[in-house]
Amino acid sequence: LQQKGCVVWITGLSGSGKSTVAFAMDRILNSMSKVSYVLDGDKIREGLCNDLGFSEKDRQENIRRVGETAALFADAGLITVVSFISPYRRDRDRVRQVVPVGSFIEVFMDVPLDVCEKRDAKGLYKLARQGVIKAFTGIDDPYEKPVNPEIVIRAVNEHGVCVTPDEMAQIIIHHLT
Ligand code: GGZ
Repeated sequence: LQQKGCVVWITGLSGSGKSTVAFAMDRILNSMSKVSYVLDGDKIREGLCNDLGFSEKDRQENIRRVGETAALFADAGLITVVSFISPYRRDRDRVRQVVPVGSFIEVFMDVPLDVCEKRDAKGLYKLARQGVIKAFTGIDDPYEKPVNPEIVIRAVNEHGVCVTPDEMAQIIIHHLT
């Protein structure tokens, strides 16, 4: 039984829910006997990219390495779910170029900055506002929204009802099948 690999690239601000949705997808896919793997910012920045910071050049290199890794995993047949801010459109488009046509699914977590900032689960926005953390995405560093993402995920649906992480994951998985 063959499973076709792909790269599900989740982009969005810090606190927009990228990691939560990525790991929800992983769990649901595994329950469907699909082989998936999550490449998440936290882990990758501790290892593969532990020499990189948050300058434009370092973010570019971060995304390049993760993109190349994701392309290999997809080639091996895995549903590869990537959750990085990946703030630059050009960097995301470069990754799209190294993945076979149709196998790169860009998912935009369309959560407004004020909502992410209110959540502030790790207290990073507060530190960024205080100037303790510099070049924080959305505060004093850019985030370029995708122009034509395959999927846009919002925190509330068209009826104004909150969407759960599992429902968000299901929307993405539905697109894959
Ligand atoms: C943005 C930062 C910064 C700055 C530390 N800007 O909420 P988090 O903590 O867990 O997610 C953020 C993570 C972003 O790493 P990425 O590898 O996804 O970024 S990029 O794709 O732009 O390379 C945040 C933390 O690292 N963090 N400093 N200045 N996020």
